Amino acid sequence: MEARIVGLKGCGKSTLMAALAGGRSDGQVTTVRMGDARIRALSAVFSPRKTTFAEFRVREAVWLEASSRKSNMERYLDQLAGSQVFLHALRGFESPLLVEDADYLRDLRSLDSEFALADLMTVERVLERGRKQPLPDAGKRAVARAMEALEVEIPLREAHFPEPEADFLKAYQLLTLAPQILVVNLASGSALDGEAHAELVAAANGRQIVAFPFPDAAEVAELSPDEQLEFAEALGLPGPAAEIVTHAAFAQMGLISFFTVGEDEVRAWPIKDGTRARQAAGAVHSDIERGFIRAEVVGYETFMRLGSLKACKDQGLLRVEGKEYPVVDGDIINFRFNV
Ligand SMILES: Nc1nc2c(ncn2[C@@H]2O[C@H](COP(=O)(O)OP(=O)(O)OP(=O)(O)O)[C@@H](O)[C@H]2O)c(=O)[nH]1
Ligand SMILES: [Mg+2]
Repeated sequence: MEARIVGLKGCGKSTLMAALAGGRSDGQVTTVRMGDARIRALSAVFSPRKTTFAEFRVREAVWLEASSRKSNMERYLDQLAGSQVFLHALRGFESPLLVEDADYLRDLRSLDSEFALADLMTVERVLERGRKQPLPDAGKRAVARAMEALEVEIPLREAHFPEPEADFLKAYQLLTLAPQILVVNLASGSALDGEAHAELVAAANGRQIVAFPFPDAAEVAELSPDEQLEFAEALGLPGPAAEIVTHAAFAQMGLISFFTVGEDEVRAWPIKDGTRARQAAGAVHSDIERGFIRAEVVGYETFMRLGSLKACKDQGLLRVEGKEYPVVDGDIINFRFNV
């Protein structure tokens, strides 16, 4: 999975990267562990040889100089195609390096417009090509619907394409189709107060919002995991950045986690919400999906209340589920399979 940090010049993208990566940022790419208190707690129960968190690759989309053929903005947008999720950084602090005052609503509208415009141009190119080589019916419908939305700057993720249209559009890597969360770089000591928050929620139009001062979060990220929780709280942060940003991104992408546990490994597996047990097994290994017999399932909360799988089983709380069972966030699953 790859997330892109996007945002106007100087809004704090690199600082957000540091806040997500701690000292582990490798230039413009880093792998961010999805901090999950449940995994830490399960690991404490099983003391496994290995504990594996869900992970994200995060990359900062950097501003490039304009070229003779392309503007600064065009070159910026060119590098964004194919991103699975955007972390849209917004500047909430007054910067001595920038002329414009801090106004994240203005900045949000500005980059939103650019995304919509870039997609409109892409869709127009598809339409143009369709004049020479006719599009399939689903393609025609998709293009018409996309144009209608983009002309009034409605992002395509709000246009709710039915399956065949959505499939057709996939190939074009449209920017407003990708899920996006808003990450506000608050001025130190400030908060998103009532009115500003309400306005931002309205402009976010369904996008998750997280807000904290990036430099503070970057400092916290340098500490050990235990210290991070404590210092985040002391600084008034909603939590370590890696935790809150990845949670919001997961939710926005419609992802949930199930867990596998044991002495060997405690591990989180991200899957799309609504995934059935058999398909979920495929996240672990294709053999387990193919040879799926049943899933033994207990919810995280129930497990923690009883303290062991044996206790869950003895009390009849380790459920047996078939291949069509829709996995729920926090399920602890043991797959029975046959190869
Ligand atoms: N006062 C203050 N300065 C900040 C804050 N966040 C970032 N800065 C500073 O603002 C400048 C730009 O921050 P970066 O994180 O490099 O921003 P960026 O979006 O990566 O910038 P570009 O890559 O140039 O577009 C740096 O000098 C930071 O130290 C903040 O919350 N408060
Ligand atoms: Mg930068």
